[in-house]
Amino acid sequence: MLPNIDFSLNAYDNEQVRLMEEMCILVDENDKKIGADSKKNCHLMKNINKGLLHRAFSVFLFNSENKLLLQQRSDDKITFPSLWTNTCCSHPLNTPLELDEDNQIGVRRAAQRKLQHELGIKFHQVPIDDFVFLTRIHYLAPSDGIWGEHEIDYVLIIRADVDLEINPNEVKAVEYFSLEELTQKFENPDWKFTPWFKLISETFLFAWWKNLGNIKKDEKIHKL
Ligand code: DMA
Ligand code: MN
Repeated sequence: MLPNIDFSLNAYDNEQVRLMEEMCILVDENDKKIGADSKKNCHLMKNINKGLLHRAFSVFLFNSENKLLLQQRSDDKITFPSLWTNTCCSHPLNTPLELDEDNQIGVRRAAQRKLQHELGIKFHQVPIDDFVFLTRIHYLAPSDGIWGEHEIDYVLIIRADVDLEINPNEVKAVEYFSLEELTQKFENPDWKFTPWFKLISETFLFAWWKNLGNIKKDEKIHKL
């Protein structure tokens, strides 16, 4: 008899497979915690199609020249490999520190952790209070037939001039863009972007960008 092996992760990078064991926070459509499950289970379309929803964050880091730092995801990412996207995205984990909802502190801690992990940015260059929480976005996006995203995504903006040391397991390239430069790239079919970055950009980012110092926080969860 064949052993009960799960083949779905066999073809991938070992470190990215290991990270699929992280525990994400399951939420309902109002972003109330209802449980926890592995990153792997949260990103399988077969579970997403049954309604599984988890909490995430997206950081948009602008430098003092008002340019936005973008990253190209590494070819080793299991979901959405090789696509260009906002500065850093990931998930607050099911730990006491990252579950803390007071002033979005858990999400801010997760953002600091992943800016360090993916881009080598030291905590002191992105202090926890400097992240501005803007809004939450509820979206679903398939990656390929097997994997996808279904998240309530906290949008955080931070203005900082940072030193980068990219982790090649996570990130293939980085580049700063002005609003005009990014608009041009969106029109260029050679540049491929993640669905959430496209959605957030078209709905909100271009308006925020013109008014970075003065954006109003919004408690609503926007279904995109
Ligand atoms: C997941 O990002 C979060 C969003 C908002 C899409 P990710 O796939 O880059 O997460 P991780 O870096 O943890 O793999
Ligand atoms: Mn996710």
